[in-house]
Amino acid sequence: MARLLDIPQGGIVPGPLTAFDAARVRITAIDEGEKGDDDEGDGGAGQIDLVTKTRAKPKKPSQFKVLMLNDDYTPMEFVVLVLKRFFRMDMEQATQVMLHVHQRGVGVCGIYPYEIAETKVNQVMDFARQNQHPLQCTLEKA
Ligand code: TYC
Repeated sequence: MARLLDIPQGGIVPGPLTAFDAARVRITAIDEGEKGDDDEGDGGAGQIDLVTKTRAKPKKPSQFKVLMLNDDYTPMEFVVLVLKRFFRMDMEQATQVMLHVHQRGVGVCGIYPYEIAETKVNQVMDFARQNQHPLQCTLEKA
């Protein structure tokens, strides 16, 4: 196990390493499920082991729906423009989705990994604000 540095569960190193510490750090990735002694027996002359875990089966990043909400004031043409610009829809698809939101109250613009979905929401909200429309867009786990 890790020697010299006491690394709490969760692997957060307490405080910054000094330049002297950093020169001695060896990072060892152990496979999840690997048991027993991970000490490589290097003689221990001032060696600091940082032990990290790797997943045997990396998880797929979870997906998020970007939802568009209806309101009474944003012009239909503006919503269509947003769907074309930020969600790469053509005129026909953008019009369909806009009408769906207009009639049902909410609709899906697309499904993306979290960071992309969050960026799209921010882009739509910024663009709506710049144009003084109350259009709202949000995220939901897919
Ligand atoms: N309901 C709006 C109107 O009648 C149009 C609209 C559609 C607004 C979809 C927002 O997400 C929206 N002008």
